[in-house]
Amino acid sequence: MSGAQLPTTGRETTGTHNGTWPGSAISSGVLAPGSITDADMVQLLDEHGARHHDAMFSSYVDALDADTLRGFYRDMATVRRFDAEATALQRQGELALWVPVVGQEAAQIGSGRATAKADYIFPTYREHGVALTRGLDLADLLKLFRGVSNGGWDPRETNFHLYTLVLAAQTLHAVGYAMGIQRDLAADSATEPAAVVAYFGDGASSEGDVHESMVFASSYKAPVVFFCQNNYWAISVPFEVQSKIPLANRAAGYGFPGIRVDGNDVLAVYAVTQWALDHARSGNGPVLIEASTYRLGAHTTADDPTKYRLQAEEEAWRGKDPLVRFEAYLRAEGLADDAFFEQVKNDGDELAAHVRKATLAMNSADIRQKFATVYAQAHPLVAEELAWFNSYEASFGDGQDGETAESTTQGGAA
Ligand SMILES: Cc1ncc(C[n+]2csc(CCOP(=O)(O)OP(=O)(O)O)c2C)c(N)n1
Ligand SMILES: [Mg+2]
Repeated sequence: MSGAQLPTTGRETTGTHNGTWPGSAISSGVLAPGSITDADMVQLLDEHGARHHDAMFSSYVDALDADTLRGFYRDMATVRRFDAEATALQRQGELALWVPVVGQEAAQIGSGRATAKADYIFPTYREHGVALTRGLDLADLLKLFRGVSNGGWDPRETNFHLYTLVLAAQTLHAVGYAMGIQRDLAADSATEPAAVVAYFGDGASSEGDVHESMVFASSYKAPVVFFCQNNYWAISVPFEVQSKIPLANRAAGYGFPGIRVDGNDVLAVYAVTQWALDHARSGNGPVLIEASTYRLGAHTTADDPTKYRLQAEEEAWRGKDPLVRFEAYLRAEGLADDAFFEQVKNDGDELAAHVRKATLAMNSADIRQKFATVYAQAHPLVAEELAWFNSYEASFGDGQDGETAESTTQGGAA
């Protein structure tokens, strides 16, 4: 089945990727709600690990060598192990909060691995798998969740932007960045063409920011791939409340291609993201990818999903686990054996030990520094609040902290 709606791209071959616009007219000038249905989904590897052919997208993975394919599994297993360690650290009081990613590994590793070094990524707060593909030290992700940093890494080193907790805000930043790339290219043709990936969730898709960013991206043909992980829940709000039809249909309203992909199939996600990035880098404008996946765990460690969804639904999605199907595929093709999976497990444990050690070694946040960065210059209200904070802290003990504070900032820039 095809989940793609593609205005003329020059890449359509056969099957249903024929460049048709969505919906058939139901009366003069009125379109039916959307041509991409739930059944329409690009899938190259089904839940049993069997390969399927797709006229447009198979070629993107047919050429991959065994090492690369094993690497997809390794990445997915690594981020799952990391996620379990971070969840444990939160439960042990070492992190204020954690945002589990379990279940969404294929959507993240497939898309992240499709990006090139020069591309730039704008994540939400859950893109731990994408962070891995960009080469971050995963321990750095935990600084924010331990409250010792507002960010945790230098985005310029990996072209992986800081996490954004304000839903959908990063989609606007992403389009602005993509328009900047266009201008750099126009100013200097030697600049390497690059694209931007804007990640967001099904809940965030209802934010006005997404609408505005898609209008701008379309109008200016910005090189941006909107990558929506539809995990069917926005905390306790089910997807049906966000949209009556698959989100990929929305792209047609803005005039750019929309693709619905099996987000638990790492091969299909890799293929469609490669296509979309090529499309964007070649000056053809944006693409919307809707990756159908599922959040198997809680929204965050502060959430209890048993309060709002049925166990039967979770069980059904466990049967579509991205790691299980990819392991079945690698074994059936003779691409990986027991020794490989054992090694991946051991490496994962080693990473988890590194992350734990690094977390415990992270210094406490310098709270006074917060007062210093509210405004560029000294401000009476900030100074007043700092004075209150100093006396509050001093009330606990020997007053040493308070004395130190007075000699530091008075609410202006350091
Ligand atoms: C502008 C804004 N409104 C509300 C919230 C509170 N909030 C945090 S996560 C979330 C749900 C997001 O769901 P979705 O976009 O589907 O992403 P997911 O968490 O499922 O990955 C909400 C409402 C917020 N962070 N920002
Ligand atoms: Mg969601």
